[in-house]
Amino acid sequence: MGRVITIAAAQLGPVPRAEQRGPVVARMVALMERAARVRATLVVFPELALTSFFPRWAIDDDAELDNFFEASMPGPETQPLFAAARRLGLGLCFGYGELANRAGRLQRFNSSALVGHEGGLIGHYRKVHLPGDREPQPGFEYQHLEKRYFESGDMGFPVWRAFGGVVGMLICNDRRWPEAWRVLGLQGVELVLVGYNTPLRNPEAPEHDPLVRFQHRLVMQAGAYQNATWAVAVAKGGVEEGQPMLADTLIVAPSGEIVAYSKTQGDELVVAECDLDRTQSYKTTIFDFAAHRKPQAYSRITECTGAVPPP
Ligand code: ING
Repeated sequence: MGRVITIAAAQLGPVPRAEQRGPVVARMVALMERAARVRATLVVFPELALTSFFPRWAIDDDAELDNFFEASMPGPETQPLFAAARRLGLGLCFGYGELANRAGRLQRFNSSALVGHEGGLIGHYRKVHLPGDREPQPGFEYQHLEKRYFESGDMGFPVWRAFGGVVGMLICNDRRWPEAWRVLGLQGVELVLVGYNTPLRNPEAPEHDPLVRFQHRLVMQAGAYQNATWAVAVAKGGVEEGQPMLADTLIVAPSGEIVAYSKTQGDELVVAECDLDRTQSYKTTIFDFAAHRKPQAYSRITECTGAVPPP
């Protein structure tokens, strides 16, 4: 018997713009209680789980913008999540807007928290890859202003020993960048937790829209397989403030196989038993980095030398 843990990916349906934290936290605690009933080890929630995906709007009022952020973690409104983790003996991961103060300078990050069974904060991660724009785009039905509202994460891609294995976190757009996965992989990660809010329509490239679900699965399956790790992708799905968002919450094995996925667009628990030892048969063979990787070859990026000479 390996190191089997039961993971509950807690997909959330839409969160209205004006929704207060209380009702959302109540939805999250209800999903945690359902997870406890199936003896889950860990519950994973989406990116920016506590609020609507506010980067879709141009928000000029700082007071309104700060309403979407948490000044401390835990804070008074998120403490019930930590208390539920302790009461239910559940690990917990969720995304939130982080308000940080470094030497008197206010900083805003798109972050995710990792909480242990005893209800204490194990650590947090700050999203590095911020898609979209800094300035509102004329004519777009919805904006994507993460570069306007957040700073890029300054913590790298940390991992922690937790829940019997090595755990790391990515947030949404991070999952599209193989380097992010590989930094976790080089640290021996066995479980990558990824919350996301992915619009089904990308006004910058509408020709990509039919492939949103395919590309989401592509990057999750490739990231898991190429780094010999389990991966959990958790959506904020459904039509949120009129914007259709991808659901398709997934649990992916180190083989790259999808072992569980959501069937609805709303609040849904997607559960799988995950044997962390299944990572070993890949880490000790095809993805034995010490035996097979060639870092010295990766830094040579030669300029294209122009037209190929005629034969
Ligand atoms: N959302 C989207 C994501 O990377 C996006 C943004 C969608 C970028 C489609 C490019 C194409 O899944 C977030 N929040 O990063």
